Amino acid sequence: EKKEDNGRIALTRYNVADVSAKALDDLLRRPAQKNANIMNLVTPIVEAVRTRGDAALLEFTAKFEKAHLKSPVLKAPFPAELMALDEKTKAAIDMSIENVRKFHAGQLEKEPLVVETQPGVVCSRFARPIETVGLYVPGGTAILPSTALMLGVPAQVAGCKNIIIASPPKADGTLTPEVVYVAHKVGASMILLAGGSQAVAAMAYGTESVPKVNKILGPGNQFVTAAKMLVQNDTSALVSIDMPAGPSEVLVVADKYANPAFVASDLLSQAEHGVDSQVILIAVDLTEAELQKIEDEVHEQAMRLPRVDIVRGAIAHSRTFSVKTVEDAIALSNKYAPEHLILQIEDAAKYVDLVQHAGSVFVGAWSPESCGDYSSGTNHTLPTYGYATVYSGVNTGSFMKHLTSQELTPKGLEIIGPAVVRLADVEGLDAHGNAVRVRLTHLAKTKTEE
Ligand code: HSO
Ligand code: ZN
Repeated sequence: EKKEDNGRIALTRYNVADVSAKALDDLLRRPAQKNANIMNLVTPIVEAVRTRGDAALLEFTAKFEKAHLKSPVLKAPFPAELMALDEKTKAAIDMSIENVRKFHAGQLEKEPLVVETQPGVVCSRFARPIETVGLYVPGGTAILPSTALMLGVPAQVAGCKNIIIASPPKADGTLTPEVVYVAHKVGASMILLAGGSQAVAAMAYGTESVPKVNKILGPGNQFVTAAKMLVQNDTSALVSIDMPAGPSEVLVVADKYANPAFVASDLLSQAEHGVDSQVILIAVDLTEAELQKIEDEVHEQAMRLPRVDIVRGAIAHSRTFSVKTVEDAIALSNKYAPEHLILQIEDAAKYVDLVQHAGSVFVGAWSPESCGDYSSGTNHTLPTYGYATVYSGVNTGSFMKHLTSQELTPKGLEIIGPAVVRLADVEGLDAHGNAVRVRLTHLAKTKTEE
């Protein structure tokens, strides 16, 4: 372990060979979230919006955003002057939307799944869009039109009927024009000018001007996440959520072929998100001099960033692990289950098969995370905090649900009917058994009559 020099921006180093298994587990644990009081703060806000609707919503927006609005919503079609953009920005958004649309349209299941489990027993499964979805686009230290795009495009591709985008307004009551433009491009029917738990509550329960949604998706701070968990647990709200969201993360695996400037730039691109972000470097068989080069780059590039103070905060709880082989590195990464995994190693593509847990993988030197954050086509709403062990990132399926169906012929019923009757008997549910028995008796009778 190497101590941080004064003022130097550096990840703390560990050599995995020198660390006990228990210590390694501790080092891979995410920084604890201080959320003891969050639910106590969020519950009354959610309750107020649920019972008092627009009036409460407007009060909270005045209190937290300092914005005094006449109406909490902006309905489509959105006025052109609210989405006036220069041509370059517009073209960048258009290309990103096009790529995200292509990749997410590719995920649509065009045909239903049909399986004949026995002759005359046909089971099928098919998808339907979720009707009304609420997409949360955070405000805060950075404006994130890219998040509006990453949520809105798959919702549109899935065929959701009503798309509502919620985002906290600036004090003057406006939103950044990029967000309004994206809302327009993805066919959103409404923009909810609110943030935090009040926005989540308005979408979960509906208000005079906000329709109740069926699912709420999108990242947010601890208040947003807490409110999403709260409304999801309220059966009277009948609303689902995408996944719990935590601070952003990246894990970069670098070997001696990696360009130190590239590696540093990827670590910093994630570190600049927030002081609570975490970045991890796994160094594969690097010499002291090679590691030093990466560290110098981290410090030098960081010092030139406008958001250097945020980076400093993130780097303070970020780490470098030295290991011997790429296999060791990926095993360690699987333990951590990063939101983003970047492989800056020789023959990177060969190792993707070993990756078990990660939100999204960036393969090789020419695939920075930024491309996935904005423009390549994959989604940037990904599982954090180790949830990559169980959750997928947002995808077209996040905006749909599956129905199943079955159709039996008389022959099919004759084949599986006896099993149904037997199991109904075992469970003591005679009516279940009867539903088969009456039909089998009917079939037997028509047969003898023939
Ligand atoms: N890296 C973020 C997404 C994002 N980056 C938005 C830039 N804008 C998700 O972890
Ligand atoms: Zn990012």
